[in-house]
Amino acid sequence: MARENKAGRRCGFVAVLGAPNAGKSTLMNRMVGTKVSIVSPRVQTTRSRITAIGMRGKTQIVFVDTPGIFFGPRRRLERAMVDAAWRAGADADAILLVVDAAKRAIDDDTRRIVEGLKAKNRKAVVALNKIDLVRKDTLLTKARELDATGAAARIFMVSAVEGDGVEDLAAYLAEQMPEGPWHYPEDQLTDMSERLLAAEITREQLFLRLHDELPHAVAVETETWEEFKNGSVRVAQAIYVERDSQRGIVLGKGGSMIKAIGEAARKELAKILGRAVHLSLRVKTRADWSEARELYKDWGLEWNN
Ligand SMILES: Nc1nc2c(ncn2[C@@H]2O[C@H](COP(=O)(O)OP(=O)(O)OP(=O)(O)O)[C@@H](O)[C@H]2O)c(=O)[nH]1
Ligand SMILES: [Mg+2]
Repeated sequence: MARENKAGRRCGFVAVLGAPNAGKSTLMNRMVGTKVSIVSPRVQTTRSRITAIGMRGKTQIVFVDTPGIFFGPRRRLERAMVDAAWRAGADADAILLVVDAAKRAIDDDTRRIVEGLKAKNRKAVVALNKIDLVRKDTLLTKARELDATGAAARIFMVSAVEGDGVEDLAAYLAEQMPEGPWHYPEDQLTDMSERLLAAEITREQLFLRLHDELPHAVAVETETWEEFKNGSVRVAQAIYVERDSQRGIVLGKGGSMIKAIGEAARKELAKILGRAVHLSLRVKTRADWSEARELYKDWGLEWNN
């Protein structure tokens, strides 16, 4: 019986690529039905490869969300991020290219990603995203333009936020997956460690609340993770800033900012883990966190790039 059920299974990797802020993480979360990858209105929210596992009938799709690809990355971290995105694309069974349809025209980063794919002889399934913000005629113009590049296997018009078109896209991606056994148990959501997931949730709060003051100057590391008999977990995290002056921004007046960040992150983490969470945060100045090899290892990024 069990053997019979396994017949006809498919499993594969879909790399979600695109320019920064195109809506990659929102779209991936929507396709798996849970928030796995953090989202913010700012560019460079996603910093590493984030997997999320989606089931469609007998098909398991392992989505790999990636940092936005942009051209001319300078800092080591930015280079590692862009590099991680291209690698994910190279390893995937299908590439989902997410394009922000709300931009006036197809943006330069997207154009260059398309050129990069063509140079590698890869076609992408294209999701023209944020259609809730755009008029239909301008959408068609963009779709035609993308089609003309020859790099699009199919073009779907979707709204990751409202859900329009997303199921058709997911069904099509499922059909593209190779036959074979599933890589993960059916109910598994991600292969990310809980420590990294917890760090990402805190970073999301930092991004949402402090991005204007601290663009990209922060990182979060989960330092300890203790589980108790009653099912609760105590998590201690360090928030790294690059300069002493930035500590005060994260702490806020009388510690009000860090308190709000901690409370929001704790609630979200408790919801995802389905258990009580104690979260303690410490802000540390670490001028060179973006050069620290061990952090890149935690994030699954290449330090040498
Ligand atoms: N209106 C609208 N907004 C969207 C849609 N999809 C994503 N967004 C918004 O676009 C912003 C960026 O979304 P993300 O999912 O973080 O984008 P991303 O491509 O993962 O960004 P990076 O990780 O920084 O490269 C957020 O404010 C989202 O809410 C959509 O379909 N419609
Ligand atoms: Mg993202």
